[in-house]
Amino acid sequence: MEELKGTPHPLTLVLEEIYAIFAKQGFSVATGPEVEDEWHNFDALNVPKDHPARDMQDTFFIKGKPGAVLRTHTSPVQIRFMKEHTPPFAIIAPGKVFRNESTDATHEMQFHQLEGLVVGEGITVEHLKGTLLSFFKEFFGPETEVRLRPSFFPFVEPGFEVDARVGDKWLEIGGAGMVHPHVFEAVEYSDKNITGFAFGVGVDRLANVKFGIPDVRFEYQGDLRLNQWGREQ
Ligand code: YSA
Repeated sequence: MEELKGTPHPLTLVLEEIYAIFAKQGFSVATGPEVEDEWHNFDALNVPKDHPARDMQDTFFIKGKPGAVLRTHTSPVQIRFMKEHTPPFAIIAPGKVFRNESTDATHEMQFHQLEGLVVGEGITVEHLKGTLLSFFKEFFGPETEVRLRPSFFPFVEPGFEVDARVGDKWLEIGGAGMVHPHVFEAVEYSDKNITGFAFGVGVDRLANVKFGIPDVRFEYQGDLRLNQWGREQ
């Protein structure tokens, strides 16, 4: 029988590379809990109780724990970090997130996101675009391009969809924007000279593109082909 060797999981390799790239740009790493409360996951992020965005992100509520949810994105880490720190700062927040949705090749119920948050005086969309562009060029190669398309997320204004062109394909990688004033109010930042940008990208999709893994569900099924895709044998 062919010998099967163990190797690090693609998500581990991709996250290590992401930390290294952002460390060079002066970002530090922040984390938050996977079981969140609705205030951090929704309210403080300017998502009102009856807003359709709460249905868009089909949420796992925790039985017997009113107000407790499995976080649907890494954006609540923005709130936790801002509550405890004074600008300026630049952080990334990687982590597992959960959505109660049907799965396919690009959707799993459990997946990973990478949040980014930069807050300080005079931060603009140009800084957002420059940060994303230099990250993707280093991650996918110098010929990579980044495109921001107008979009809506309640916690940013303006908001964008982030696409990266890898080879000849444009890939939808995540969302981004300028931190909404209501979010700064929720964390009690009152200095009007303070602005910030944020982004949230799907790490599993980055890993799949990098390693040529055809289906996001393979990341979590113990499939031994994960040892081979995209690796030198
Ligand atoms: C937007 C603006 C900000 O200022 C900060 C963050 C964000 C992103 C926002 N919190 C969010 O979650 N947007 S999203 O629902 O579009 O998901 C972001 C990315 O996660 C997607 O582009 C995709 O790459 C990935 N994703 C979403 N659902 C997924 C998934 N990956 C795997 N399986 C799923 N079910």
